[in-house]
Amino acid sequence: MNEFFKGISKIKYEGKDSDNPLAFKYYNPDEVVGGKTMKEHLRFSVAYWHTFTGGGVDPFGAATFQRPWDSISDPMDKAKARMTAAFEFFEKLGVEYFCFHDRDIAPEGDTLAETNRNLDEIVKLTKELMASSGVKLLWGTASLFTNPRFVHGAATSCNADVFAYAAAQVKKAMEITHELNGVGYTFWGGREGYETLLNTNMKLELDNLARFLHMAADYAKEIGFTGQFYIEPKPKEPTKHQYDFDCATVLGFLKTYGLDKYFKFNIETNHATLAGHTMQHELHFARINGMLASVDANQGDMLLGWDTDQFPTDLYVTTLAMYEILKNGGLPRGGLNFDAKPRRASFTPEDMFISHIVGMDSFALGLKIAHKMLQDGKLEKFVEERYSSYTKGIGADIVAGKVGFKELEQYALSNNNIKNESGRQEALEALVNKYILQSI
Ligand code: XUL
Ligand code: CO
Repeated sequence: MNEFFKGISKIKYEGKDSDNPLAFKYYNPDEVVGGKTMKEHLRFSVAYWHTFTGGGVDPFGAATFQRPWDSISDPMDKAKARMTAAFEFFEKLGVEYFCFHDRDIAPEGDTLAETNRNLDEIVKLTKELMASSGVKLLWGTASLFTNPRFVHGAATSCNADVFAYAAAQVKKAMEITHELNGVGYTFWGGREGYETLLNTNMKLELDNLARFLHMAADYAKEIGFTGQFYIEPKPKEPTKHQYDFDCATVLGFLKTYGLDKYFKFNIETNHATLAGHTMQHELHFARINGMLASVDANQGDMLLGWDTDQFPTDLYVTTLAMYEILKNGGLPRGGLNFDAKPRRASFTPEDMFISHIVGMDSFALGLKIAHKMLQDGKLEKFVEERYSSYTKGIGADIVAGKVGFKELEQYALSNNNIKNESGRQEALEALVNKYILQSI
């Protein structure tokens, strides 16, 4: 078979002292951490759109990425070569999963029917490649934001014909995800938001979004798709205001419309920071509400206000992300999908590997550190003690619902000696630094 990534062989674990950019320093798939292998914990996935379809365009310049399938001009031949190359990449990297949008993998035709035929042809090839390689689909989704018809949104478009087209597209994307046995299906509200309220009926748009998601849940039942439905929050970009702003906003929306039983979250680092949150905040909020299912692993740039989708290298972030994920009992209905791209100037095929390797190493190390933090238990113990006033006396009565304002007033009137303890933030930060430094 034609080899696309010549000169790059299977990426091996060489340990932390290795200088080989094409080797893992920390990700050792079979190494056991807390009773599970790293591979089982981390469930890495490659994002098809960034790694195979995206070319490195930005608003000021054309594609820069050099890819082995670039010279093929026929769109379907190119799509097939790209998919074949993708599986060579997955196998050489040793990732278990991948994710795609419908339009990443197959070109659009002149009509929806022709587009669907193109998709079917590529799905057939994908299925064969999955069977021969053992690589699995983490999730599928539909691109409801690239084509100009979605200029006003998809499920929240002012144009009912566009709503119908989007429904047809999601129906098909769910069918192929089901056919490829996807662990889940993602709803990211690409243009589901607004630019100005001056032309927007927000109430109808939100009601329609809920109608659309109910239709999706009904259709999943109809075709027997039991994979996890994820919503991926993002506060802005491409629209000024995206309705799926952050986890708290989306949970409120889902509960308002009776949708919360069908969905969990796919949380992306760069979306969390655009919403003004840390990644740990979003994961923590989702976890305590039983809604944490999957992660789009990347990072933004502190100085830029848009979604740069960089590969995750910040150990502080990966450690605290893995801390939340471990406390969640892992991501059994999801995985760690690298929704990330090498920088536009990192344009060689080698950079495709190197960028994933550093992301995988950063999460592997984060896993080891977080496991140590939990085993040691100092952080958890500190938090437990900080709230210990609620386990006895008046605090226990508050929690048990035994007292109201009158009883609490009685208590406060006779309690003239309130004493607070230090929050010890800096001491805890020093502790986290110690866990990180000792593990490197
Ligand atoms: C966009 C984004 C998407 C979703 C899938 O910011 O993250 O790629 O992950 O549609
Ligand atoms: Co994403």
